[in-house]
Amino acid sequence: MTHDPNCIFCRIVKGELPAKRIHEDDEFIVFPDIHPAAPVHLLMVPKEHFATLADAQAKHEELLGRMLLLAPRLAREQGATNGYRVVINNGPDGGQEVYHLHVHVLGGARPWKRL
Ligand code: DGP
Repeated sequence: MTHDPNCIFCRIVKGELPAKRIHEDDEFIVFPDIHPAAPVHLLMVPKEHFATLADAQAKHEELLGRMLLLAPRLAREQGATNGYRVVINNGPDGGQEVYHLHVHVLGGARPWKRL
C-alpha cells in the first residue's frame, strides 16, 4: 500500500499524528476536520496514499463506493440529522490543501452558497 512519510493524512493513518477515529476499517479511517467549516465536519481518508480523484484507479472503485455509502450513517450519527454535503476538493482550483484524497462530510448547519 502506497504511503508518503511527508503526508499529514498518511501520518494520521499510521498513528504518528493524533486524530479521533470515528470509523476505521481495512481501507479507510474517518475523523473530525481540525478546522471545521460546519458543526459536523468529518474527513474520510483512505489508508492508501493517492493525491486526487484523478489519481484513483480501477482498484479503488470499491473503496470510493464504500466511503460514499457510509457517509449517510456517519453524518446522522454525528448529528447532521437535517442533511449534509459530501465534497471532494481536487487541485488548486478545487481548493485542495492536503494532497491525499479525502471526502468531506459537512452538516449541522446550512452556511453554503447554493451550487
Ligand atoms: P482540503 O482542502 O480538501 O485538502 O481539506 C483538507 C482539510 O484537512 C482541511 O479542512 C483541514 C484538514 N486538516 C489538515 N490537517 C489536519 C490534521 O492534522 N488533522 C485534522 N483532523 N484535520 C486536518
